[in-house]
Amino acid sequence: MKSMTKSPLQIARATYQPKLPNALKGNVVLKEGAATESVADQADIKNLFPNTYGMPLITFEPGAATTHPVVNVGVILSGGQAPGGHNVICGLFDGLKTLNPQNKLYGFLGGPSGLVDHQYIELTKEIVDEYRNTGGFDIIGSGRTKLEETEQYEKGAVICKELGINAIVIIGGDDSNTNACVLAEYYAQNKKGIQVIGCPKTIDGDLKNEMIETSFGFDTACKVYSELIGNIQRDANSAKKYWHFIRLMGRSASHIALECALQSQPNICIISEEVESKNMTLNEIVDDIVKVIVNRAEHGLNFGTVLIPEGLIEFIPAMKKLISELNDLLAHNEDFNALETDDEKRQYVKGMLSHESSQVYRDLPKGIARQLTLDRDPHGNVQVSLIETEKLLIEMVAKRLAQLKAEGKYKGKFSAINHFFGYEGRCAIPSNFDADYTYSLGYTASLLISAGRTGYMSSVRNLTTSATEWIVGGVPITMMMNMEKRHGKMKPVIQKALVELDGAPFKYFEAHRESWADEKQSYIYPGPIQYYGPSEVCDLPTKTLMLEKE
Ligand code: FBP
Repeated sequence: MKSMTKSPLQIARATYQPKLPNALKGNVVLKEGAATESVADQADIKNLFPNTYGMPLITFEPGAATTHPVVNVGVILSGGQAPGGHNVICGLFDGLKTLNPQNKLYGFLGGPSGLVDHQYIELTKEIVDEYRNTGGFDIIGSGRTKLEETEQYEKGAVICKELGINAIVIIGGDDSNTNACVLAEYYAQNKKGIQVIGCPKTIDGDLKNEMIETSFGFDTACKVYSELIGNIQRDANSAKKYWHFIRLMGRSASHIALECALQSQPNICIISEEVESKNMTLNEIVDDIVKVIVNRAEHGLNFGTVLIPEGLIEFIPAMKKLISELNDLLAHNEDFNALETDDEKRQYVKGMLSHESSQVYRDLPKGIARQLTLDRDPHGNVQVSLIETEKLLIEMVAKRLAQLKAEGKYKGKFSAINHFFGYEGRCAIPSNFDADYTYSLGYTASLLISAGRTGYMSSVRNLTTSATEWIVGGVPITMMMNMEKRHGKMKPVIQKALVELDGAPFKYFEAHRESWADEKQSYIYPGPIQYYGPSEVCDLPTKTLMLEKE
């Protein structure tokens, strides 16, 4: 057999034509809606963004043909990978070439640093065609460099001038779109003639609001994890001997864990936002898990699944206080960085924390305490993907069960296996939903550029209807902002969307979780993402989105 360079699915997906909203099928006209306000701290945000605050919402609707002057555009992929990133670029490329075949698209390499360090390639049809409907960000690479210094903006302006670039598209999460907004304001204020447009990316699902119904990548990533959870549940139900503790990516928000729970119906799913609202301690979380395990054991069921959001630790109030103190303490702390051993670092930290946090820090297993002091990412976030909460919980649950056994209150067998699902889903071949959604996001970005807009995020709404009915347009990024403490200072940032405890997805989960915990068999096995076949198998959005829109 001849050696292959592509899988049959890769070959088939290369010819998939993303479904287009009616509004994008021909010429468009721009409609302006109402002026906007930021979600909070209006006076501060207005003051910081005098040129890009209060702009109107925009929609594009079918319209008459017009001519479009030539534009050159630079695109940046920022932050963690999310399925569909390549299709944003394909949609942007096709949109630009449809508007005017002379338009050019450049890709800055390795994330925002590509703009600053002048690393780029021109994206030609040949290159773009290779990446249609594929997962990953490898077409130009990604990075987490934070654009926050005037010097970086100026260096960016130099390369834009050299290449005749009129607009930059930043494909990123809340932090990267915050940067996009700051950059848009700076270029507008300094009359650089460079527009900046954002696109909502992140598997975490925490970049959403009234106008942005979901970030891209969430759909595919959750479907991949849910398939794996379903497979594990079938294994657990067959072997009947293991409890699986599964930590899921998603940073602070529990959207991924909740969506996976809705798709697979595990025995337990912890929602960080609920933990915080109930002011729960780590011991109380452990007690809740233990209760379910003991109850199932009484019915001869010594197996099950527990889903744990990766950001859980940050939502346990005492831990949150500790992490916040550590964030302030470790920001640019030369003394701490100069220490060599883990023990020295531990001693130093203990001495600097408040009495209460020092106590919490001291009681943590050494491994977890060390993980909490690891480098923050460039945006000042604790790297929760490196904190092994699932192991911590297994350890604590096992201890508690052993006590109960000694007291004669538990007769079962507890054997646990830990998992962490994150990177498995971030570069999967985008689902039909993500392939279609991202293509439209990119295409819409080209229209916003052609309309001369800056400081907008590309928006595609009405996502639970068929793609033809989707509404496309732009939302001013300042509308999503509020002031938050970062690196010890108040900064304007896009407000993160956490799981709403009075929202329909959580309410549905809450109403069903008891039966999922106790019943002999309530597992669902979602199976792998399907790309070809009946629409009700291949095109459905997430359960979160469907419940939110019901
Ligand atoms: P973004 O916010 O950049 O989209 O990050 C998504 C994410 O996958 C998080 O869920 C996770 O905590 C983090 O990236 C992991 O970061 P890294 O890729 O640097 O390991």
